[in-house]
Amino acid sequence: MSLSASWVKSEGHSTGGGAPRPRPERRNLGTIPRAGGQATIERMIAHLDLDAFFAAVELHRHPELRGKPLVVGGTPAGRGVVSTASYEARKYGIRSAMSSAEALRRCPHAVFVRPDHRTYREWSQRTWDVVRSMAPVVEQVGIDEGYLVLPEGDPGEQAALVQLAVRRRVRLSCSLGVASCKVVAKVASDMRKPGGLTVVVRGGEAEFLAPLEVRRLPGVGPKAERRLAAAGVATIGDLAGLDDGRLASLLPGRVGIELRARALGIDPRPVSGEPGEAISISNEETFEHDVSDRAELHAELRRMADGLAASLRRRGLVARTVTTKLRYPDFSIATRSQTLNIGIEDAETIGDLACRLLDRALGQRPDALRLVGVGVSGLERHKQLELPLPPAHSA
Ligand code: TTP
Ligand code: MG
Ligand code: MG
Repeated sequence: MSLSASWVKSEGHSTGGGAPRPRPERRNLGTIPRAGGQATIERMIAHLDLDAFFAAVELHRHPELRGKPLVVGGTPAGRGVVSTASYEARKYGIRSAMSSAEALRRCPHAVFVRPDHRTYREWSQRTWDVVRSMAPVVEQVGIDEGYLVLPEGDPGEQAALVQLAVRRRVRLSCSLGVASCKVVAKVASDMRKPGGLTVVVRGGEAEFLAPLEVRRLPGVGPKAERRLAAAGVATIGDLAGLDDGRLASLLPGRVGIELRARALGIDPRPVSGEPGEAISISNEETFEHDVSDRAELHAELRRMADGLAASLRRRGLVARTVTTKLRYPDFSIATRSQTLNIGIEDAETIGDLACRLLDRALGQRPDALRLVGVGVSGLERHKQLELPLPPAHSA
């Protein structure tokens, strides 16, 4: 296994393969709690993201497609969008969220496969089980990505071991970024995809980020990027160097202050093993054709409610709020929510509420729908986990 090939090489950024670096301070290791607690900031962390995730899973099911440009998404004949594309397909400019019709135009010999979310959830779970078996604290933040506190030892080597374990035990390729904080680890994991490993040494954070385009900084959306570009702020380093006055005029309030700190590689968010980090979970589906049949809409909502309930149970969470989302053919969106006094996790209750909310919205505007979705929020740990311990000698 060659580590150095995919590491940031220049001095000051990398643990590199060269001269041994002073070993990090280890005295605080005793304070690293087990999964479920919060990590101290002394340990280096990693951000892990699977490479072309949905496409990689599909290639396991259809090995004959290996080497071909593969698009996972809706059909190009309809109004489908691209969920993801294999790296072969990306050579043609195909990207997530592009319309499938456009993807077909860019690569007429691309193979299209419809997404199968249930299977991807299974592969995701297998991946994160492996990561959890190797790292003291793991915070999964999406189906194919998350943060981990690296085990004791050289951070780059430990990250490489995790990468190897995912490749061997799950047979998926992933990329990792190793750094002292989340924002830098996240940017670093994206540097050498696919199969990359990028280590940013403590103290080298700002220098590592500085030359990168400002849109690569998590938290900078298209709107902020446009404002910054118009003011000549092109790189993360430019953002880091803004004085208070210019910052306040470009990105007012806390958002600006936080983004500038991140641009400097300062990010105090801990890696938290608590599953309660997610603030909502949702699921939605764009139909091939607009749907007005109420039974069909209800069936779709109940199918999504099943998925949400499974997801809640897996994370040991309950939800207090259910939201139904509707998109009309003119692209306008309506949402209806209901908040309960108690947390729920069962598919039937979530489904019932979702359908009732849909009916309420359709009562006000009874048109066909282009999309429906269900979300749950107000997430809490399952209440049994929060009860105080019973007295040792209860009668
Ligand atoms: P990503 O990690 O953003 O993308 P990826 O894993 O396909 O590719 P990369 O190697 O660049 O990480 O998203 C993970 C999965 O989430 C992706 O495989 C499909 C799904 N997804 C969508 O369905 N729609 C989207 O717009 C995006 C960005 C992802
Ligand atoms: Mg990915
Ligand atoms: Mg991802």
